[in-house]
Amino acid sequence: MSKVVLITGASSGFGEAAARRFADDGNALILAARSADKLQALAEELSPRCPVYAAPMDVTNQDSVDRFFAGLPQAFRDIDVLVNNAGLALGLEPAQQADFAKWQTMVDTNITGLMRVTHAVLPGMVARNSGHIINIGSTAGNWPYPGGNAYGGTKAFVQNFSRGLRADLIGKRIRVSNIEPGMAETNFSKVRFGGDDERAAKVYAGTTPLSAEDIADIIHWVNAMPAHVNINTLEVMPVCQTWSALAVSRDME
Ligand code: NDP
Ligand code: 8X3
Repeated sequence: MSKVVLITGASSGFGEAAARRFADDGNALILAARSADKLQALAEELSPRCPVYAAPMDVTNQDSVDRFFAGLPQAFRDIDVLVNNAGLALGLEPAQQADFAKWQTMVDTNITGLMRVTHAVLPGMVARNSGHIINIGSTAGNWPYPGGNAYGGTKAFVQNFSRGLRADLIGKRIRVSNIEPGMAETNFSKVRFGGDDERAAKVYAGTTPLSAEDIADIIHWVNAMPAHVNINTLEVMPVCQTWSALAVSRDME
């Protein structure tokens, strides 16, 4: 059955690939991100296959989010699936050298932005007693690494918020899932390193990272499970990625 699917951060990476994946089934797509031109191009590509509504939304800005929802055409108002994917990492400096403005932007986007969109969509899902919120967390929310400080903190929030939503939604036919990818090659590292393509490429050099399409397939599968099945958490890494031992500093000053 065709669903109305809202994807935030649909202009790139996981969100763009998820839009293509949900278009395969002829779902009605709502595409949101700041880059209106990229959204428009994607909407034009997908619209022969399914109904598409695309409009700019900055999840860090309440007016922008309000305008977006106020502008939704009637046929797109009953959102069945919300993919809370818009997000970013900025920098990889140790906390003591980090730029506070970057921390603030990560919190505003990955935490407050995700809550803002959820807050806008959830009442409709509750009224219809139906829906699925799919949040995009990260392995960084589970496993700390040097320089991951605030970014990892935002994704730990996403995991706990996802579980909290499930607790509040007891008795409702509304699913909440948190997908936690590890290393995946998208624009993520370019954004993290301020547009430094060379540094971004080094992150993936000599590896077979996850692709945007891998994550899109997972997002789609989590939703395609029968309506009584809730995937709470799904952590996924490329085979080339794993954990290492806890760090121990010897001969400390
Ligand atoms: P991309 O940089 O390719 O895509 C990020 C998307 O988020 C873009 O569409 C961007 O659109 C959107 N976005 C960023 N800020 C805002 C904002 N303020 N308002 C609306 N949209 C915004 O990276 P990914 O696809 O990799 O990232 C998607 C999600 O996956 C993020 O939440 C990220 O943290 C998470 N993730 C990524 C992993 C990876 O290794 N790639 C691993 C684990 C999780 P625009 O700039 O047009 O607004
Ligand atoms: C993205 C994965 O390891 O770069 O969330 O933080 S990582």
